[in-house]
Amino acid sequence: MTQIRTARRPALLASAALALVLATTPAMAQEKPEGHGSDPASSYEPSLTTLGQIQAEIPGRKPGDPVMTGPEYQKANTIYFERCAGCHGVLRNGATGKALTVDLTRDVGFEYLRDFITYGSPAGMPNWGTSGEMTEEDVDLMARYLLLDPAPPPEFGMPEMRESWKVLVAPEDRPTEKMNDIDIDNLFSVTLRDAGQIALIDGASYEIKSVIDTGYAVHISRISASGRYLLVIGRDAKINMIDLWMEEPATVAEIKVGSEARSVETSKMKGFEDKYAIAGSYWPPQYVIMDGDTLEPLKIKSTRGMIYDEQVFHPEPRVAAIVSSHFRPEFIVNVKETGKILLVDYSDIQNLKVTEIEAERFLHDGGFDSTKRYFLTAANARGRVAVIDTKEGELTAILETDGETPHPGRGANLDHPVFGPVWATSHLGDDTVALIGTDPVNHPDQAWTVVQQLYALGGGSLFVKSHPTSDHLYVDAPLNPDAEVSGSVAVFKVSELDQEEPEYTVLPIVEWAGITEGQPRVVQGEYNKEGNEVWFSVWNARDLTSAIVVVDDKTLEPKHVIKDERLVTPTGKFNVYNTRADVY
Ligand code: DHE
Repeated sequence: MTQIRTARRPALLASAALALVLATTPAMAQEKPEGHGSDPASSYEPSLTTLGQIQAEIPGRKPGDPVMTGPEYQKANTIYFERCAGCHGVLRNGATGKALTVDLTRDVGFEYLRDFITYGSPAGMPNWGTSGEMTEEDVDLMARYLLLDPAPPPEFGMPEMRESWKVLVAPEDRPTEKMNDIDIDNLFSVTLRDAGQIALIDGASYEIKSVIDTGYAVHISRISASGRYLLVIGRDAKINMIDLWMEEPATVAEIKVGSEARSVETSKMKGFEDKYAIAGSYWPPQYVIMDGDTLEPLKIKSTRGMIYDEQVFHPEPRVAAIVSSHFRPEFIVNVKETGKILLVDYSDIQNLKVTEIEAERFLHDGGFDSTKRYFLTAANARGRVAVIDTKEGELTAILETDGETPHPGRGANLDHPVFGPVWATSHLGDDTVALIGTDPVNHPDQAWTVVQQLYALGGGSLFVKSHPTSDHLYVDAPLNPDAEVSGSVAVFKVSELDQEEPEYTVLPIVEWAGITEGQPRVVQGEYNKEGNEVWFSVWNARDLTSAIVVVDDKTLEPKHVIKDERLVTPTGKFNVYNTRADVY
């Protein structure tokens, strides 16, 4: 049964004066507590599972080094990458968490480190020991490990990429026209996270057309401008390029671009459709431009460099979201730790021009406004959104979202009854949804300010979703600790957002899926091409039943439940048309 609920606090209609727009002024960062405690926001830190598997040698020993065997060091290294590196950095130089280089760790000593790991800190360090997440022996091991130099994982340059690169079906051997009867534009590419696969599901019949092996824990899918090629990237930085024209869609090229990655995109500018692909990695810190037909690596660029404001060198700035401009032949690349947004001009990659925009640190994900001219992206650990004008190639604004840890995904575009076009983001750390004005022409006073704050189900939200033809805004909360909350979705009616206290409807998605085992989390709404259905993943443990629930966008009733034993840990879903045309 759906329930109607009133937002528990009055929605705030913010005036221009109330919303703080820092325009191009980067200073005044309000430091959030570092870290990752036990709240949803902090449990959402990268777990570098691939790097943790790389064999590590104990770096050159010095007098006074703690005694540790090779296997112990390897074990500690794996724990470090899986649990600590997301915040403290691969090289232990610090990211959202503190630096843990030996000059610092030896200064505080073994006992201090052991207690810190055991009990955590109010600033956000989890209590790994007392929570039972690490045994006493593991804590002891980790405290000793931190007194030794870190073992830097290997670089991944052109020789390694070329070695991993395979063209399975050469372009000349591929079909010259579509050979299947799939309605490609309404196909969904669904991440089967723990299976290392994606499922291609037909948007009309809900039939699983194929399941394709990919890299480890695929993160996102993106579609080439023509709609023919689907590119997926695993956390292990493996890209599969799938030809959707083949009788049975299959991988036609693959490559590994590093050891840890999250983003892939293709060139969309007129005249460059399907010409290039780009992928960014967490390790090594770099991005690579590839041939759009074969994934041949053409140009690798490191992102190591100065942090935008402090002008201090950062050795491992990770590449987060990448989008493709619709106005210029440019990729827009978020570099997390240096806080820079790069506009990478692909019109002449031999003489590559990169515009470096100072934005804010810890850039993560983002998407376009409804005109596709402005790219809004969250610097999530700083509670801010940076706005880039992709037509002029410059920073338009940086604003506070007034919530804790914004996490928009690609965000959602709504036509607000009072403020016109707005873009929405929810938050990991609280229940707020910020609506940001995006119309500098007709609503100049509200542009790039938070015009309204909504209150949804609770903290732990990852994604919001709407569609140009829909009157609904969906807000998930998969990381909320409460099973009822993480198993539901809140829906606001866009045309009623002018009310003093906008109500939202709660959709009990897990209940609709009929799954009673485990604690499945409902994550990431995605519309079909027409915009009359929205699909939610019911993401359960690997050995338990998961599902996709299809909701009728008009009635907010369940329309279909996709259950299939091949549907293992479904998370992200990418409708071909909406993804390639940036409709959200
Ligand atoms: Fe994601 C997008 C990074 C955990 C599902 N995720 C992104 C993007 C980045 C990112 C940089 C933007 C890519 C782009 O647009 O080019 N994600 C990370 C992490 O570093 C983090 C926090 C931890 C990690 O170890 O990877 C992380 N992400 C998760 C999950 O646990 C999720 C919920 C489930 C999963 O499949 O792993 C998850 N991330 C997603 C999804 C998107 C995404 C579904 C794309 C959303 C969209 O609508 O575009």
